[in-house]
Amino acid sequence: MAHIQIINGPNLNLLGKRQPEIYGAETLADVEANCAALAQELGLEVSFFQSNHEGAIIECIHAARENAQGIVINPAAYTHTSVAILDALNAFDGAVIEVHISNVHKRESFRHHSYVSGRADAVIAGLGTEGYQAALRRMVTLTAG
Ligand code: DHK
Repeated sequence: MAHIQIINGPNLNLLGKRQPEIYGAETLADVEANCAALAQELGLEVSFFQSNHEGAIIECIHAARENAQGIVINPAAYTHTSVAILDALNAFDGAVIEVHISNVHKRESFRHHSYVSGRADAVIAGLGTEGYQAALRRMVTLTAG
């Protein structure tokens, strides 16, 4: 069974409370519960990690080198700033899907560039929290065989 590590970056612990007009009303716990239920249906094993700290996210990616075949990552604001997260993902051999809840391309220009997209196998933006589920569905194909 493929193991998928789901990683959420800074401020996503406030999902549901933070700018719900942009990020929606679901909490991170709701997202995790929905992903866990879908993973069971899809025959995937999923683990969840959220941190407001860049180094902790990098260490989670390093750990995934040993125990995961795929990473679904919403690096949040670090998307637009972090060469270090890109380097960590470049050291991971499995599949990577980048998720953004909002359509970053419809927002401020500083959100239009992602360091992570150059490494990601797929980029999902603007599907709301359903983006995580779409990523898991795609992971079935990317981690098969
Ligand atoms: C989440 C954030 O926190 C922002 O910093 C990104 C992303 C967009 C999202 O849409 O999930 O710019």
